[in-house]
Amino acid sequence: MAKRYEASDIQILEGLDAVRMRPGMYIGSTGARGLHHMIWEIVDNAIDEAANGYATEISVTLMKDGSCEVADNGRGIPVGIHPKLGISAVEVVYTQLHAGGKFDNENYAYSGGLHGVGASVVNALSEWLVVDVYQDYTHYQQRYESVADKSGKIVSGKPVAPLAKVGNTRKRGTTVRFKPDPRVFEETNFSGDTVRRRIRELAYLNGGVKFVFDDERQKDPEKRHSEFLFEGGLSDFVKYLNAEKNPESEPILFEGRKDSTRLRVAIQYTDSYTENTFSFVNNIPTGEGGTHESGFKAAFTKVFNDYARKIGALKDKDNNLSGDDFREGMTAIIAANVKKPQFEGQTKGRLGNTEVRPAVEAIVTEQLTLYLEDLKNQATAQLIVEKAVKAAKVREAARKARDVARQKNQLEAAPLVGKLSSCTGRTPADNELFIVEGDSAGGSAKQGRDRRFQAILPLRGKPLNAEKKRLDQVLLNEEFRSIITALGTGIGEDFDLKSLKYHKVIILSDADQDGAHIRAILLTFFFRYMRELVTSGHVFIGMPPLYKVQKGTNIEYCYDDAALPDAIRRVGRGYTLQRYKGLGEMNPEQLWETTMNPQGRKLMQVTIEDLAEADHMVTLLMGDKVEPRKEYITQHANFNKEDNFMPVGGVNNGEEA
Ligand code: 1YM
Repeated sequence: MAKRYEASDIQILEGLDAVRMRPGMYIGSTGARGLHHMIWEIVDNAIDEAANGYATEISVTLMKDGSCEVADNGRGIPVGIHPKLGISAVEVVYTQLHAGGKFDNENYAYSGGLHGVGASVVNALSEWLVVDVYQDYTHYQQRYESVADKSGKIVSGKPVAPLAKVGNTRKRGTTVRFKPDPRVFEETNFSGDTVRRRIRELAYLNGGVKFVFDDERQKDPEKRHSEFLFEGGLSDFVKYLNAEKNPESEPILFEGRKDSTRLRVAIQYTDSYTENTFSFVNNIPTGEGGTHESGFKAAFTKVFNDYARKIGALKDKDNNLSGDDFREGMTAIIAANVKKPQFEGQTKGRLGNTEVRPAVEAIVTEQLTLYLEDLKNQATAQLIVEKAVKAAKVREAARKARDVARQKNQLEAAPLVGKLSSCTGRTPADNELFIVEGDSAGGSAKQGRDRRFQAILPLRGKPLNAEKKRLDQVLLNEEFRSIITALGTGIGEDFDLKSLKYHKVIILSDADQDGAHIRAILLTFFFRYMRELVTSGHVFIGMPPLYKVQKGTNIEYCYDDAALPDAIRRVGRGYTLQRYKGLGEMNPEQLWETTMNPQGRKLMQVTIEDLAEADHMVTLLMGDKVEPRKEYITQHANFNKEDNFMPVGGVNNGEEA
C-alpha cells in the first residue's frame, strides 16, 4: 500500500473568488470549451485514482437539470480534518485553490490539467456542487453553493455545512455532481457528442479502466448510454483508427520510463500514403506536437536507418532514408506522461519541455532496438523498410516533378490568369479567399464581393479526392494547383504559414450532397497537406441561407430549418417563401448580403478539436472502403446540419474567431 494520506500534506495558496474574477485564466474560456473543461477536471482526479490502481470504473452522467455527475470506485477523497484549517480534506480540495497532496507527492507525478487545483476551480464556477465520499462503510456528503451576499457580490463555492456522515454504505469511491453557473458561462448546455467522444478517447488512453457515459437528456437509447472498456489500450486505439484502412502489420507496442518521463507507443502500418501521428501528454491531445513527438520521430528514423543498413536494404553509398519516408502509411499513438508539462503554441497543443525529447529518444531507441532484435518481428520490420525505400523513390520523383513545374512556372501565377479574381488590398491579415463551387456562383461572388479585401476562386467540377492520392498526383490536379498558388504557402513539407496571402480561407458550396462532398474533399486536402492552415484557425465554411421570407421590403433570411417558423412569424401574413437550392440562385447583391458581407454573414471556423477522431472521420468519408461511408452518409442524410461539417475535427459554430 502507498503511504496513507495525511490531511496536513495539503498546501494552501488562495481563495476561490480569484477564479470567478478571471475564469479564463483557469479553464481557458467561458465558452463551450471551458464548459466541457469543467467535466475533464473532475474526471482527471478519477483517472489519477484509477492510474494508481485504486479505481476500476469511472462514470460520467449528463443530467436533465443541466448538471453533470462524475463518479469513481476508488478510495474516496480523504475525510480527515486538516490540523491547521480545522476542515475536512474533502473541503480543502473543493474550496482551496491549489490544494491537493498531488503535486508534491511522488505517486502523483503525472497530474493532467491543473495539477490538482481543478476540483476547486470547478466548484468556484458552479452554481452548486455536491461531493459524496464512500469510505470505510460510511457515506459522507458536502454541498457547496455560489450565492450572492447582501451587497450582491457572489461568494463562490461556499460550503452549506461541514462534511457530514449521512449513512452507512458498502460502496467505495467518490461521486461529484455540479451545475455550471450560467452567470459565468455563455453556454451551459453540455454536448453529449463531445463528452462521449472524449470519454472514448480517455478509455483508449487508459486501457483496462471501464468508462460509462449516460446522457439522461436523450430519448434515443443509442445516445443515452455507452460503455467503453479497452483491455488493449493504445493497441486497440490504433486498430480503431485504422479500422477503415487496410492494415499491413500487427501493431508495434512498447513503453518505457526515463527520468520523470513515461512513454507508451502503438504503431501500425497501412497501405495508405499518409502519416497519422497522434500524440498526448498526460491524456491531453497535443495536436501541435512538441518535444515528445520530435524525440519519437528522431529516434524512430535513426533506429530504422541503422536496421536498413544492417539488413542490406541500404548500401554504404546510399543516403539515409528520411523520417517522412519511414512514416508513410504509419498510424501512431504517442502517449507521454510528463511531470510538469508546459503547453505552448496557438492552441496550447504543443509540449515545450526540453528535457522530454532526450528522454523519449532514449526510450524509443532502447525499445525499438529490442523489437528489431526479436526474430518474430522481422517480417514487419522488413515491410517497413521496403515501404520507406519505395516512398523515397516516389518522393524523389515528386521533387523532380515539382522542380520542373516550378521552372515552367506552372505553379506560379500563369495557370490562374482568368480564374482567380484577386483583391486589391495587400494586407494578408485583412484578406479573404472565397473558394466557390461552380462557375455561376463564382460569377455572382465576383460581382457581389468587396474587391478591396475579397478574392474569389471558382472551382470547376470536383477536385480529386486527396486521401487516395500521393503528393505528386495531387500536384497535377488543376483545382488543387490553383488553390496552392492562390494561397502562396506551398504544400506538404514546403508549407510555410508566413507566406499565406489570405488569412481567411472560406469554402463556399451548396447546402446539398454535392456541396457537402466538395467541402469534404477540400477539408481533406487541407487536413493532409496544409494541416497548419487548419490548426491555426484560417479555414472557414461559408453558410448560405436556406430560405428567404419576404413581404415587400421586409426580408428575412434563414440559415437552418429551425429558424424558419420564427422568421415567418416576424414577417407576418402575406409573406412569400423562397427556398434556395444552390448558391447559383442568388443574385450578386443577395449573395453579398447573406453570405459574404462580414456584417451579418455566418461563418463556421473549422477547428481540429480532436485530431484522432477527425482523422477517423476523414478516412471514413474519403477512404477506400465504401460500406462504412454509405452507412455514415445514410445515418447523417440531412446535409444542412452541422454534423456534415465534421469531417475535419470539430467546427466552432457561430462567429468568426
Ligand atoms: C469523481 C472524482 O476525485 N477521486 C479521488 C480523489 C482523490 C483521491 C481518491 C485520493 C487521493 C489521495 C489519497 C492522495 C483525491 N484526494 C486528494 C487529496 N473523483 C475523485 N479519489 N486518497 C484518496 O492523493 O494521496 C485530491 S484528489 F488532496 F485530498 F489527497
